[in-house]
Amino acid sequence: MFKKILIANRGEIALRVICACKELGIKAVAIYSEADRNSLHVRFADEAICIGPPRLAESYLNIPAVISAAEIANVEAIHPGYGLLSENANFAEVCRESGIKFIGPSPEVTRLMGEKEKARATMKKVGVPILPGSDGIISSAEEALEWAKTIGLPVIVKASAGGGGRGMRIIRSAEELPNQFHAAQSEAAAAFGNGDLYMEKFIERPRHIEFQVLADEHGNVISLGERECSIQRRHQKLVEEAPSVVVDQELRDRIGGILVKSLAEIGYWNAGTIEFLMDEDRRLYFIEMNTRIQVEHPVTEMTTDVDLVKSQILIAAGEKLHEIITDHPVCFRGHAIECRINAEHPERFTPSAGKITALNLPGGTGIRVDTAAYAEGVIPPYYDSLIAKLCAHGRDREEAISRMARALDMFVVEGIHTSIPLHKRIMADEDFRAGNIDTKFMERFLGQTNHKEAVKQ
Ligand code: MV4
Repeated sequence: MFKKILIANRGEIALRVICACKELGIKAVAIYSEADRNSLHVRFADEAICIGPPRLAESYLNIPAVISAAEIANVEAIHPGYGLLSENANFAEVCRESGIKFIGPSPEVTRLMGEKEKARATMKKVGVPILPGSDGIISSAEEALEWAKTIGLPVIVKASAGGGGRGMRIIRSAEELPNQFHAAQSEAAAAFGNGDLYMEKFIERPRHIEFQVLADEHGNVISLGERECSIQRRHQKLVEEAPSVVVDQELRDRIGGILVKSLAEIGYWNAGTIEFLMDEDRRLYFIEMNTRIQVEHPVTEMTTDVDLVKSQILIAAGEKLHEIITDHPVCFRGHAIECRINAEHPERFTPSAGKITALNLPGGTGIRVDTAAYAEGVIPPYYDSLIAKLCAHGRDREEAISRMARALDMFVVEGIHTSIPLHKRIMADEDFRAGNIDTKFMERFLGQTNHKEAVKQ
């Protein structure tokens, strides 16, 4: 087992990794930017090293600075958290060359899954269902038209180097195809330095459903079921839950079974998330794989009693899954929901940095709060706006929602704006409560409110 690891992240996830280290008896080394001097991840780590000025490129994304800190502190491994360097194959390679274990899959697999078209082709090869689409990269608008005819309109072109919604164009007619194709190509080239595009059948109102897996370095893989993540705005998730109301045990077992087999074949290890779109006939199609721990991992932890971050560390230390997770098969218990509490204006969605003047974190039965926020603490303007993850667990979805609603009422943040009022309204929404959700939910939800506001005025 490792004696000491470095956490190459900040905020709530850095603190979450510190929790895992403390429970495993591992010394935790924090790194921080000048803006994070007074952060809780610095306070609760065993050691902390300042790696540079506030700007990401000069601190948390500065690979030489991170590696230098790891060498100075003499750590055996680095946990990257999510975002930042977590899916950077070059960083994973530099770690390997420096003799430091990267807590994640191999650089080769990280690179493969970062190229979305290759990920799609690989998943197809190993038997994971994918959408009808192009075979490989499309090099011209003429070729795109041929594929669109084969697949049938509407289609969507996506940047292979993209993901998370950037560099995509929906195409509804042959007339608009050349323009849309070239627009996507230049956008991808400008954003990612790579204009490669591929095409898929476009699903109008998909649900976003993702499967959590754990895989060790010995070829063992388990599926920990799905999360429903359809409640999002501009590709930022707002509410996630486990299980999904539209996935039954038969579908969960079937997809889980496919993933266990296929990820072993790929040579995957670490925690991993396989993202699917679900169509109106409740069929699931692979779209992307994330090779990191995800923001929304707590809902899976609450429904399975598996500690995903501890598991990541134990896997990286070479342990076998059956030594880490002793109950077979893993039991699913109740229902869990997460609200992402952002430091932003609840209607305008503009960032809200500044000092938290008063704070009350809710607790009580079934509530978990992952946060690095504290009273009198400052939310710097340089980083993402997530300040807390409020999670509620209950015997069923109704109980989880009622616990979430009362916890939101007891969650007080003063001095900055937060999304708490927005989450209260989502929890009270009829469609949400009925489980009528898809990736267009927030558009409808916010459209309704704006309409009501307009009527009021
Ligand atoms: C799609 C799609 C419909 N059909 N692909 C957006 C982010 C990226 N991860 C994939 N995305 C989508 N891909 C096909 N073939 C609709 C979306 C999409 C979406 C997906 C997941 C969650 C929210 C979304 C919001 C808008 C569009």
